[in-house]
Amino acid sequence: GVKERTLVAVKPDGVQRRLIGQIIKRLEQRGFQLVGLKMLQVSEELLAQHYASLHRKPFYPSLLRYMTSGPVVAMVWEGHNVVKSTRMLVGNTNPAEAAPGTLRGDFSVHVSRNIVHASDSAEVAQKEISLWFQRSELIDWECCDHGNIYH
Ligand code: DAT
Ligand code: MG
Repeated sequence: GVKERTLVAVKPDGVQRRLIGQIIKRLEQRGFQLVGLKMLQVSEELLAQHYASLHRKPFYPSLLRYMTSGPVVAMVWEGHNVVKSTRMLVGNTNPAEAAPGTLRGDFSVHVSRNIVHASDSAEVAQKEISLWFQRSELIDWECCDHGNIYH
C-alpha cells in the first residue's frame, strides 16, 4: 500500500561528510514522504539489536566502532514500494558494486564507510522502525501533492 514505511539512517560518515541534505533530497524528489526524523548518538545496545544477524561476522567489532563514532540521522520514509525503491536508490552494500546514480555509487568507495542504511524488506523495516522510533515520534500526515503522485 501507499503507507509502507522504511527506516533510513545517515551513518556517521554521511553526517561528517555533510551528505544529510543530499540523501533527504533524493527521497523527497522521488515522491516519498518523511514521517519521522531525528539526530542521535546510537548506543551499542541499539546496534546489537539492529545488526543482530551480523554478530558473528569478522567486521562486526569495527562496524560497532564506526556506527558509534559520531551522530547518526535516523528517518522513517513512507510510500508505495518504499522499502524496495529506497534500497535501489541506496545501491549495493559494497560501493564498488553500486551503480552510478545510487547514493552509495555516487558518494562512497569502501563497504566499511557506505554512508547510509536502508531496511532490506518490509518485515525488517517494521522491526527496525519500532527499534529506532517511539510511536509518538512518527507523524501520520497527507502531503498536498498526494493526488499527483498516486491515483
Ligand atoms: P546493507 O547495509 O546494504 O543492508 P548488510 O545488512 O549486509 O548491508 O550489512 C550491514 C552493514 O555492515 C553494511 O552496510 C556495512 C557493513 N558490512 C557489510 N559487509 C561488510 C564487509 N564485508 N566488510 C565491512 N563491513 C561490512
Ligand atoms: Mg542490511
